[in-house]
Amino acid sequence: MPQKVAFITGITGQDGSYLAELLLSKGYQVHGLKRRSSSLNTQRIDHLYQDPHTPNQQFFLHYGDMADSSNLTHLLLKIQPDEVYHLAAQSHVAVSFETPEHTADVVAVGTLRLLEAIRHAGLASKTRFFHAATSELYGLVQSVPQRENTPFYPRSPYAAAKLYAYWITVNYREAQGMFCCNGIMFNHESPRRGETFVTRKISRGLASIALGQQPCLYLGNLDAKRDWGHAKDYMQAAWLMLQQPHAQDLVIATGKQYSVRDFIQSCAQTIGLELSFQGQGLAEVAIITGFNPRFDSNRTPNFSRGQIIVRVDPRYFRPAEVDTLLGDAAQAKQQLGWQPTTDFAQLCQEMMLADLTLAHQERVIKNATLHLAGLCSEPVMQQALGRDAAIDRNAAQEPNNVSAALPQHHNPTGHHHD
Ligand code: NDP
Ligand code: GDR
Repeated sequence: MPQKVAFITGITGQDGSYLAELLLSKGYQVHGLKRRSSSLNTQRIDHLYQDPHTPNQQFFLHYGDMADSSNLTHLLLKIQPDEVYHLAAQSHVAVSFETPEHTADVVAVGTLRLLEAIRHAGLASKTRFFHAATSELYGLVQSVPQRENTPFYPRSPYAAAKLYAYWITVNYREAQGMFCCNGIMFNHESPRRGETFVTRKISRGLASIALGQQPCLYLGNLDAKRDWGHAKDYMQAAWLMLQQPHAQDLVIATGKQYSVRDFIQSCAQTIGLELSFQGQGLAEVAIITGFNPRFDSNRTPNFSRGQIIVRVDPRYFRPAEVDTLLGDAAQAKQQLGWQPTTDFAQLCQEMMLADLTLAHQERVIKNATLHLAGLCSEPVMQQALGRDAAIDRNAAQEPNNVSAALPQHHNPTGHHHD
């Protein structure tokens, strides 16, 4: 059988990285779209990188943007993919309230641009197309659980943009006869999840508190309920959808629902912590009520009974919230033979342990940086750190203020958009 060629938009994101691994393991030649950025945005796929001089290169990255239709058409003409996986998006719901026009451009019109690029490249009958649709389409849910025929009710600029992307995907299937699918995917997470989504914010925050790097984690709506799965499983479903005889739209979900509070409890259990939620509304807090003595206390030395480690901060509330989502993936099970392989407790454990390891590594780097700062003269130190070392050194001396001395992406409390 001739080798298959895939093109992935959003390859630098959580899902793109798992999908690229999956397709390479199946013998595909994989091409990915990456945005030009002033700082590195390829950490999730650096392990897949192949030098252009590598014989028999199978992994290729191309500069481009969902806002640039001529670039997309040019790439499709060049790559001639058998399968296109469209994952690129401004994917943060809360951020979409602040950047609605950009979100609409990238998510809604971007999807149209890509479909048109396939058509203009003369690939309408050859190329199969997967669009990463979302449970956010159900928004203010009209029935429980949500299935393929449940009416949509989007509650954010992100969801409204995905609604257009969903229907334009259906339209190109019906009007242009293209093989186009929507995977209506419910929330899926992993240690590679962006740090400002709630699950990663929790695992990152608890790890940071465990190492004494921050006192408390601030979150928004603890009552929100989601159907959380593992990103790897969802990319397996995306691939399966493009291997079927007919294109269709399918719900991908676990069929189990937990609250943000449950996610915190499950992560805490992984590191041997007992938590009690006390108070209500803005005054609600999570307090440490005990430790599991079997847990390695060297790794989490900074807890004490009675310590408050989670508080509510209204800045993380959304102008319109999606309170509850629960999917029914019976169709996917029947048509694809798909079902999730990672359950909720395993997901929390994997994320928590990965972030604990990461927090340890960052502490080592921070200590080495401070050691270097102590050893070096000011000009040498500035050169070594490549930024304003004096500011960093002052900030690092303050208790609980380690963020200035850490790599830029370290911000577990997420005191910016999330
Ligand atoms: P991420 O936010 O981790 O990744 C988004 C990707 O899109 C990144 O590679 C990002 O590039 C890229 N991107 C953003 N804007 C543009 C642009 N203008 N042009 C080109 N690329 C762009 O998302 P996930 O991996 O979690 O999700 C993948 C897709 O699945 C998204 O469409 C999301 O909306 C959808 N989805 C996700 C769910 C989930 O729970 N994870 C559930 C349902 C749907 P860069 O790295 O440079 O920022
Ligand atoms: P979501 O994911 O909006 O479902 O979108 P997110 O993790 O951002 O929020 C889930 C729920 O948790 C509540 N929440 C908080 N959320 C964030 N980010 N930060 C907080 O501090 C916080 N506290 C409580 C939120 O209010 C919400 O109810 C994700 C994205 O991946 C989308 O792209 C995708 O389409 C959907 O999942 C399915």
